[in-house]
Amino acid sequence: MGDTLFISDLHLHHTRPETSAAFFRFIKQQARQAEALYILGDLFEVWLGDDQLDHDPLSQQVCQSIATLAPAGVAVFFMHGNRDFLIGNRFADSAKVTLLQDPTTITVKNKNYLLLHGDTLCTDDVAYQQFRALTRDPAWQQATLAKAYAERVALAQMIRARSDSEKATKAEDIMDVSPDTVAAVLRQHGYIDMIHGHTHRPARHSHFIDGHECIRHVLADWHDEAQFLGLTDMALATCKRPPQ
Ligand code: LP5
Ligand code: MN
Repeated sequence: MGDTLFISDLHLHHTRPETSAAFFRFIKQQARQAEALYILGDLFEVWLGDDQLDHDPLSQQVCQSIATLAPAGVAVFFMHGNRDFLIGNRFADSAKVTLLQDPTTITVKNKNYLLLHGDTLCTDDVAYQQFRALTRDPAWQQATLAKAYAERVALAQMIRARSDSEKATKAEDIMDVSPDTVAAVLRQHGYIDMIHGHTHRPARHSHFIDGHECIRHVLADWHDEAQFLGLTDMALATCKRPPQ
């Protein structure tokens, strides 16, 4: 059995070509050798709808690159992040990926893992949770996707600017996971280990809940020394992204 790999928070964008290059190398090298690849959200800096494939050459290249994996025998799964929650079936079909609900439980090498993007655990960030509820509403999404692409570009810029200015006023711990929510989610899912990204605070946390030890693996973003998690020989290990 090959490895199972987990990545998130690449935030791919044409202004950061070195991160895109690292991603393309990762697909050609490590991912191609894997049995499965799980992309746990925020693959893209922003996703304005699947017609972004017609407007943004990098998005098209990323999609084509991922699409090389399925014919090579690698099962690829995608979970939405808070930047690319508008990814839909056109992208999934083109990239040959299976879309996953957040959260999803998987079993690898006889062990269960709960996969999440991670934003749902940040429940102390009330303004974000309100924004999330609004933008995950199917009626909001339908109305938004009906707008002209250029209008969506402008709206997304406005939301990004507002998000950055609000983040500057938020305490650091508000933007991390809530320990009570982590405990509640682990309780609800039978005390299994979890893997998520979003917070850009890579770590391996040990939680003791109701007498059970649960490990919470937090994935790194890809902005500097990007890393991914690989499940090899029964153990999850952090791997460095491929060198130049
Ligand atoms: O993304 P990051 O890590 O910087 O911050 C997140 C939270 N912010 C977000 C917003 C995203 O950055 C921007 C998403 C753009 C996607 C656009 C696609 C659809 C656009 C189509 C055109 C409409 O997720 C941030 C968290 C932080 O993580 C840590 O967890 O704190 O949350 C916020 O900052 C949210 C603010 O508190 C509230 C945002 C208000 C925006 C108001 C716009 C309302 C109008 C919406 C309808 C058009
Ligand atoms: Mn995120």
